[in-house]
Amino acid sequence: MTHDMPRRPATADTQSNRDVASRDRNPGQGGETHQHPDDGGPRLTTAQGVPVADNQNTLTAGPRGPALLEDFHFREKIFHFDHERIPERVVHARGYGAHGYFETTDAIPDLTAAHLFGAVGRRVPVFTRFSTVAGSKGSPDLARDVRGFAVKFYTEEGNWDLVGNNIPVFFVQDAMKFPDLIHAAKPEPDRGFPQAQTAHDNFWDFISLMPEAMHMIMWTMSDRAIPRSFRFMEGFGVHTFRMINADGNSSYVKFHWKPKAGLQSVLWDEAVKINGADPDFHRRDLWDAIGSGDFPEWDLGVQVFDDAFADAFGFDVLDSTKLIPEEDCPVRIIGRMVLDRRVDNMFAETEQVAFCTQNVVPGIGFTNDPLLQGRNFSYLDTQIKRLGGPNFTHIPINAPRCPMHHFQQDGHMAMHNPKGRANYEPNGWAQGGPRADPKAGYRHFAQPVEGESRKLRPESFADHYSQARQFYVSQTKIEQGHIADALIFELSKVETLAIRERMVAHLPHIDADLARTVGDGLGFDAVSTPHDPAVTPVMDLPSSAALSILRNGPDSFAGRKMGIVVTDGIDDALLEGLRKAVMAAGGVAEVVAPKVGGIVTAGGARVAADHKIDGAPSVLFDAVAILATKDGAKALAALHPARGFVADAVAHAKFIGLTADAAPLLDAAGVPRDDGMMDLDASKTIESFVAACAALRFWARLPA
Ligand code: HDE
Repeated sequence: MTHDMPRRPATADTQSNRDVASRDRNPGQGGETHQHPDDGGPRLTTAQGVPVADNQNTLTAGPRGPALLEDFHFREKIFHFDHERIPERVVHARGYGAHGYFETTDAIPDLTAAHLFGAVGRRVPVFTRFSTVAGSKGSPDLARDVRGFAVKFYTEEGNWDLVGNNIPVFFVQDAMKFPDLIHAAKPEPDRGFPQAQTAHDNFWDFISLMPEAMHMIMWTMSDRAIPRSFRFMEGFGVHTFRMINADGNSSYVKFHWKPKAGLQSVLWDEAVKINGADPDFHRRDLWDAIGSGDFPEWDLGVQVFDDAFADAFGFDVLDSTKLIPEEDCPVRIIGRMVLDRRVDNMFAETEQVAFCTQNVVPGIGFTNDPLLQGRNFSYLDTQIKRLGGPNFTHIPINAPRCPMHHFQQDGHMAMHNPKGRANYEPNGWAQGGPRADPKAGYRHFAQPVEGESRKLRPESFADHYSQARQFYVSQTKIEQGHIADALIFELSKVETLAIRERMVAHLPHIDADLARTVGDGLGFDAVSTPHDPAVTPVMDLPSSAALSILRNGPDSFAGRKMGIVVTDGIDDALLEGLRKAVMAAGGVAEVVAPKVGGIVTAGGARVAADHKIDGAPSVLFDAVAILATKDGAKALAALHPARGFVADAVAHAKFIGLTADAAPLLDAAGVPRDDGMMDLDASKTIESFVAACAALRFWARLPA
């Protein structure tokens, strides 16, 4: 029995039960799996608390006879198991969360009355859930997709949810189109596939008919959609929100999360292979990083602007398919978030957490962005279905950490049932319960509203290509190549020629070279229609460095992982030196060997392996090293996974450290030496190798 009963008095007995229970929840951390009640371990009971004598056999009439309904233990166990699943989220089903804290580093009481931002050093607990959008709960982590970046701040004025993505714009302008978008992206309804992929006819059919999606498509076809880790991606609130200060004055604000460790993505060929080798790559990365004390950290920044800026800006700030370049409105860093605690239970926390854009605190408000307005309806609605009733705020992960008093009552699983007679307001009872507070209570921004009720898209939302082009021209050549490759890959999976053609017909409005490259990659004879500025005016906006991943990479190997392939007989000092250098840089070194039992070094030491080579292809690492003797290299050369390890490391432009004797493996893998491969025979070369790895990839190796 591992549940804390909230309303039971904490007698010595229940307290000790609780201690045992919490040990038991963490096997390997004091909770031994073979403990028996006679040794002081917990006793198995039913959910009603009745001790269980036999957990192996159903009650039957006679040793080989029929099962008896009387077996309440069996019935309860199977009944509960039958009801273990709750509906997965209709979008963002696959996600992974962690606990941490947010701390204000630059107070902004002039902008917002939110207590949280009132003084430097104010800290509140947070729970953050990262997710993919389209795939179901069991889909692989490296799907080409947007990543959700949702943060619940447990402030002393209630919960504030910043439910964002790792991309600052969205596919559609009006929430009315969200179900269509998601239907088109999810598996096709007749056949039930493809899973967690946009490379299919329905998605591109819809997109090619929605010019407003073109900016977002540039982002989702870029490497933003295949991040190396949650730790190395940005987050964005996307919409324009409001901050409202104590005097009731409002400023517009866009929220940005910036990872301290710099941006990084994988290559598409890596993504495809990682999905096979480790479908849990992202969640494992977060789990491992927090477990090892390398706590992921982001700065929270805000772009703050007023009506004058909004009126002068070239696009409508209520249009979520547009961003505001940092060059036009700088990001002011106001705080930091550190994720420093793993979940204790994936279901209780990550699965049951319920985010809602409408969860705001005094000082934070909404704008009329039609996407945001639609979201404000959707999130509360979806939680009722998913969590089974209106009392999901009673689940610990969703419960505010500040006092709560209201007259809402009853319903399924109600856990906070107030005492006393008053359950309505106003009432005349002496202990009449809570009352509204006009001074400290939430006040909606008093925005003047006028106009006719109409179903109409505003003219100010009309330009769909200028920012798509701006994003494209802001990328390095390498990144532009990846966008073209992604479009060619995705559209090559589209079976209907007319859809491919319709999609490519948008590209000349974004960039002529991109259109040519994609058209050529799809085997078209010529680009359909060239861009005609008289028909489709597109602004030539300046490039913005903040939009490129490669221009915002890390400055060290910290948080990154090196895979060291080893064979029997290697030099002890070399292996130790390399491991130490990686650790000194803040990275992680993992040993890969032909057998998981490891190897014996020249000095006779047994070194255990973290991985057998078949289970750890080089796509799982940011850089690799091959420490092999002559015989060891020959033995590796005979192994297909070892040859593949090297060939892929080369193909993915990884830095590779090598002993001189490792040459036969390179030959067997069919790869020539180049400057991204470095000798590892002295401590000096080890240091320069690890320093070079901070660049993450030796791009010069890849064709221009
Ligand atoms: Fe969501 N979205 N969304 N979304 N969204 C959900 O709520 C919705 C949008 C985002 O880790 C759902 O609890 C509509 C933009 C994240 O639990 C649902 C529209 C952005 C998560 C929903 C959008 C997001 C969700 C499904 C169009 C970035 C996962 C389960 C107007 C700013 C939160 C749930 C988590 C989840 C509706 C568009 C981010 C159905 C109607 C834009 C990170 O309510």
